[in-house]
Amino acid sequence: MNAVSNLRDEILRHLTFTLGKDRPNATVYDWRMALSYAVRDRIMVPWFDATRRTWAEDRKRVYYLSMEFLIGRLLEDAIINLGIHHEAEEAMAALGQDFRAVVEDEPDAALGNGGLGRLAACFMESMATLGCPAYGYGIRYENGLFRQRFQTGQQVEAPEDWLAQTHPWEFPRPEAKYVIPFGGHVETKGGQSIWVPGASVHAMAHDTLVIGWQGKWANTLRFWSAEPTNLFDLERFNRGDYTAAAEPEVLARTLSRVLYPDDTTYQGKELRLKQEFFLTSAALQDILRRFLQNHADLRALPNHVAIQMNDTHPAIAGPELIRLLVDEHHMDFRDAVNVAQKCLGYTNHTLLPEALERWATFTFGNVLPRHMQIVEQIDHWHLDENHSRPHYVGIVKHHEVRMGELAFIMSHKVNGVSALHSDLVKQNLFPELDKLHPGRIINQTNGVTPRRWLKMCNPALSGLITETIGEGWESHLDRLRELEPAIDTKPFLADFGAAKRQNKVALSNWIGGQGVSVSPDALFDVQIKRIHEYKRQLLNILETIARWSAIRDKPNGDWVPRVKIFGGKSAPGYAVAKEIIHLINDVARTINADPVTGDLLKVVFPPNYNVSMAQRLVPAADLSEQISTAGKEASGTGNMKFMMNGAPTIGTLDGANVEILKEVGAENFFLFGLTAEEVPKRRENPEHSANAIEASKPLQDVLQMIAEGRFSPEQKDRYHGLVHRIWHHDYFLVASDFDSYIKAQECADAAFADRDRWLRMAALNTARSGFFSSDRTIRGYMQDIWSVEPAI
Ligand code: 26V
Repeated sequence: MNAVSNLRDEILRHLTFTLGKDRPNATVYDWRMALSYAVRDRIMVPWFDATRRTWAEDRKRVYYLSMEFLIGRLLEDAIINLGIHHEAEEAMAALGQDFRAVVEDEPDAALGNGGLGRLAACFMESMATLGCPAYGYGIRYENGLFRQRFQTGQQVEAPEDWLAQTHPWEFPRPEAKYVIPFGGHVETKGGQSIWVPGASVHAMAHDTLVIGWQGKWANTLRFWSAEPTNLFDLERFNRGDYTAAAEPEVLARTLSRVLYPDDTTYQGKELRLKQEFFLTSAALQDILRRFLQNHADLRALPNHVAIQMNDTHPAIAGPELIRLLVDEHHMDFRDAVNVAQKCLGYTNHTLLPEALERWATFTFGNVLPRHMQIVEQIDHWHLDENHSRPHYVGIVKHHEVRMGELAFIMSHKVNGVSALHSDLVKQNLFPELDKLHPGRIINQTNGVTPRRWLKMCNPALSGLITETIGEGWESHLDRLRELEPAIDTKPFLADFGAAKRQNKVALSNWIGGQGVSVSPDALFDVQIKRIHEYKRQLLNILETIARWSAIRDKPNGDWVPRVKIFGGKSAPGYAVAKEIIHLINDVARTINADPVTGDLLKVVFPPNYNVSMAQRLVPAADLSEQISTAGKEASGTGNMKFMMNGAPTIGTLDGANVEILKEVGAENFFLFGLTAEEVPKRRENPEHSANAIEASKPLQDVLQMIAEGRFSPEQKDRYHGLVHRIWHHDYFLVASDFDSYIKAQECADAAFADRDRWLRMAALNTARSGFFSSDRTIRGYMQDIWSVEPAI
């Protein structure tokens, strides 16, 4: 029997026996589930094999602890990695189903906010591809990142319910369950500390499989959901205190209920601390149980276990591991610190002071009284060990526990996520600790998985790449360099242009469905990422207004048509970011209705940006907007996705842009703006923004138009506050970088107008993007941090 009919029969078998549906009554959902189960079946063998081999060979395992995994859809990813895309399409066609419609029926698993969560998902895929034995540990949030819609141009949030339907990629493991204690107090008996918790919940495992490229290896992503340890407190119930009796249940139900949607400002909320401990304690208990199944001496733990902390969110891992080793396994404190340090690594993802986690000792001590003691013990130990340590580098300071310092001190390696960021981590974030522990801070520049972000999202370009350089580039992305000789030939460039155009036509149709008509011949200029002041969507929309005004002044000029595409969510409580969203939508409404500018300029902002929307937008982009204030974007990973898909960057020297520029060459990158060194100097001049505005007629005009209510005729003073802030509190230097940005945009126009020149630039971006595969990043972690060998 051939591969297609084989798969078709398996789908039908699942439709009948797993879903209990008769063919004529099957909905898209039923077909998707049947296909998912048929595909999933094929992952079982590699998955069991990988697990068995890891046990048999007693391999060191990596444990990636993250509060966020932004994995998106899994069905097509599994199909691609199993190499059965063609069969799956054919089988669905044979069943009278539209493959794309079925694939797109899957809701995104949005268990993350943005870059940090998506990086964790790319890392899981690369670890599976490289045969790195690994487990991801996360929380099975019932509600992932909120859904966004626009009401009169303003963001409105609604709960997201990805689990409303059955999630076919997870296996509940009711046997893998741990008690997670909270609160209470600590007693001392015979020199031993005994934590007497005030409450507890169960953490129950749900396993999601992660299949690597070509199905050679599969790992497990283990998500914990909270369950009550006892349905209610009988003693309280019998006393008639019914609300109090239900407390344990309430705590359990809220713990894994919702992902915190604010990735910009740390709020010090007790529930968040509880979630972090919940994840970390469950993971560590699981890790120790697995280790003790075939080892006896916990001092050997670092030979078998590498634990990576994705930012400080799981930084309670240090004290918790020490607690488990000391209180439950009777290890000496110093030995325990030593073991923990050798196991742990910490990745920093942000320098923004407002995002650094610090817990009031009051909150920390209430939720985790035993850990409060251990943290103080670690602080003292670290002071004793390092007589040169100045007093002010402590973990506990001003009645706060500083999680960055804790994570640093408890880790053998600390890494930043781009070359520039890692330097800034050394210079600005941990200068004293860096001097005390030279060599501990290292760099691991981020990457993205080329399977999802090139092969899967861009079949047109992937096909051309395979035709040109043959198979295998997906797992050896440096091989994209082999495209370079072809780039100097006309037929290749024509094909490259045709692939891009095909993607742009598809996107134009989709945007048309959203109510805006755009021409696929225009330059598609895309900025997609969380809305944040430092990412400067404001700079982009100001340039859009300047452009609009310039076209209106000279409608018959030689303009390059543009479509400005925005996507992204604001944290629900971030008023300034929400105002920027409102402004973009107001500007879009005005410009899109203007017959004078017509197809020369359109602005679109489709609501509810997520991983799946990124997969649509990235392959169709001509220009990648990476315009953060220098020194603020730790790395960026969207920038890498655009580069792979042949979109040159317009950007500042920030994060991984610096390395993109180095790889692709300055002639293929639109650079502008102040550097990370110049930014703080510029701020020393208190008049910096007023000076910049006074020096720029276009900027004056733009601000004037906004202030006059050109884009908000129904409420003319809507943006008075916003304009005032640009004049007087322009911390992110929008005004100072404005003119330089305009010039770079003009360079992009000129380059785009010369079609051959543009195609060359675009193709060179793809050809030189190999460095940004997350396979390269993971190899770096394996060598420099984890000391783990690939199993395949
Ligand atoms: C921070 C916080 C603050 C406290 C409450 C909840 C919460 C949730 C997430 C975060 C993380 C913010 C850090 C982050 O996402 N950094 C991004 O990491 C990317 C991957 O390394 C990197 O490419 C981006 O430049 C960086 O902004």
